[in-house]
Amino acid sequence: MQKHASIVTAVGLLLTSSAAILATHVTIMPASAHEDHRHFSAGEPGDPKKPARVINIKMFEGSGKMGYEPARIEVRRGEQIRFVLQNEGEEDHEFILATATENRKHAEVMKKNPDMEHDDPNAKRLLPHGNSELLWKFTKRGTFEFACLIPGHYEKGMFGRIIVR
Ligand SMILES: [Cu+2]
Repeated sequence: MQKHASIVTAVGLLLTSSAAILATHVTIMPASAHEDHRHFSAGEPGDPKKPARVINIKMFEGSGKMGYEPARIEVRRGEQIRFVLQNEGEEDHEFILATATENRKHAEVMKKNPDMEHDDPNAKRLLPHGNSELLWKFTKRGTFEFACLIPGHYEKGMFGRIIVR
């Protein structure tokens, strides 16, 4: 992202606008740079070279309920967190980090495609008794959510809040 911004700035400073220059700009942009611009509402993927605070999260199920422990987390804006995820249940579970609104929309899509699997910078799917990690940098203040969008799980309580101050 940094790279893209500096290329754009350099082009802007050196040249005045014309169709030819726009074409140049497009040409020097590697195709992959645009893929890095994926929008994540809760911040951005973490940098493994930088320090991170570890937060352990357990996923559980039982007596008609499902959920996370803890289900409420507070972080500071700019803080990098290494979520260490442990599925203690007998079913697959997910950890998808977004806003509550996005997760609800995403859950509707999942109902139509229950086999959809997640392995994105902001989403992990764990096998029964499996574990995983997710490194994340919280760049925005607000309330975000982690949730499991496997059909039926959200409704049984499988979501938690992250408050970024
Ligand atoms: Cu689940």
